[in-house]
Amino acid sequence: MTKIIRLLFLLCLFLIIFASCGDDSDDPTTDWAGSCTCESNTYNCDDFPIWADAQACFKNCSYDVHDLDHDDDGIPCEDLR
Ligand SMILES: [Ca+2]
Ligand SMILES: [Ca+2]
Repeated sequence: MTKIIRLLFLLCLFLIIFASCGDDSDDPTTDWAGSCTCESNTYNCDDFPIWADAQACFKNCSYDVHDLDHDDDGIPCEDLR
C-alpha cells in the first residue's frame, strides 16, 4: 500500500515539474524591438510582459501605430511601469 502512495507521489511530482518547465511564454528577455511589427495596430499594453518591452516596441515604430500612448505624452503603457 505504501508503495502505491509513493508511486503516486512521485507521479505528481513529475507532473508539477513538467508543467512548470513547459511554460516559456513569459520569457522576459523577449526581443520586442526586433520582433514587433509596425505594419498595423497589432499590440495592446496587455500583450507586453514588462514595460521595457512596450517601450522597445513603441520606440521601434516611427509613430504610435499600436496606440500604446493614449495620452500622447511620449510614454507608452504607463500602467505597466
Ligand atoms: Ca493597440
Ligand atoms: Ca502616455
